[in-house]
Amino acid sequence: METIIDKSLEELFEEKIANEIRIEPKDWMPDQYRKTLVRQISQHAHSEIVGMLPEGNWITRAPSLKRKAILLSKVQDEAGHGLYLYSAAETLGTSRDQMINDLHSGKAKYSSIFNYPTLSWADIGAIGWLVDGAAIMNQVPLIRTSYGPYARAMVRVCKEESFHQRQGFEIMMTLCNGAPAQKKMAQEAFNRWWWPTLMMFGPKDEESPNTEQSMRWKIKRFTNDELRQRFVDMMVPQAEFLGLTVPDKDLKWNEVKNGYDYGDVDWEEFWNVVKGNGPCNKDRINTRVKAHEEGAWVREAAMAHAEKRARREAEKQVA
Ligand code: BYC
Repeated sequence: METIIDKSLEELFEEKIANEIRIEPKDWMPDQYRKTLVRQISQHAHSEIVGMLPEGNWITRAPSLKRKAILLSKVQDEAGHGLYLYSAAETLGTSRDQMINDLHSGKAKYSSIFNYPTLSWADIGAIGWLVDGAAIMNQVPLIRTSYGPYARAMVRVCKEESFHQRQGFEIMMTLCNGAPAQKKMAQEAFNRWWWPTLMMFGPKDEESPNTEQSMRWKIKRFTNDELRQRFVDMMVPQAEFLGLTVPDKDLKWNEVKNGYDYGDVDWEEFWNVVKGNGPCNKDRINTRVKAHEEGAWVREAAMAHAEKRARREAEKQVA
């Protein structure tokens, strides 16, 4: 009997996926669909929160008041993105505490890109231009992802990421049109961030264990390699406009595929960073854990306030 009910529920689920009808929190869904979403959305949320750290390092060192104000609000936007995403993941029945614990214990992943250091002001331009550019390329299709709360969270995230990318490009343009030392700084940052940005899209399709099923469930709309190719094709003309050289000797326009051929990504470096051995992995997690511990009193105070308010409301209703 149970199997019959389960089967019809599964059929209903598959029908919705086929007909582009969003899956909502109270709908039946296969356990594996739920698990994949919790994994992807929570990792995405962690990336937004950990992503605040490399840029946050430059708030006190921004070259002008205007740059400082812009950077401050960008970093705050990333915190907001993390919060929408944790909320979306919570609708799948996982608590925020559990997700945060998984991040702090090293069980959950976050984007490899945030394990690289920000060595100069040009890195802030390069992150905005390249990293947020990659984020947009990856996340605009997620507006059409099959799980409703994730798709809706992505609408606002993408709008803000577009602004972030513009500000990054504008920093790069200012540096590239500045003194030779500034142009050199921009090229140097570009050299360091280009390849790690290509790694953001995940492993090659044939080495990506999750892509096939996620595409079938319309969680992902494009494969890792498809998005990486689109990103390269979008960025090369922008680099040319800035007068920067893409640090890839194998980069070549391919008439037949109507896109660029590009060199081999260093996958050994990628997996090394994903496994926790990148230049800043330990530092990033230690900083997060410390911030979480030092913020405990804020969470306790907010809970006490909420409980007191709820008690007062309940008393009012009884009276
Ligand atoms: N870094 O089968 P695959 C941002 C893992 S935030 C680390 O292809 P999937 C921004 C992957 O999780 C950027 N790990 O997986 C924020 C899997 O391991 P598990 C984050 C990576 O999920 C602030 C294994 O490798 N964006 O943009 O089908 C400021 C095999 O991979 C990475 C998102 O999270 C990586 N780069 O595809 C500025 C977007 N790549 O989980 C910007 C949403 C792969 O099986 N996420 N892994 O243990 C996605 O679109 C997909 O999850 C991915 C990976 C394309 C990232």
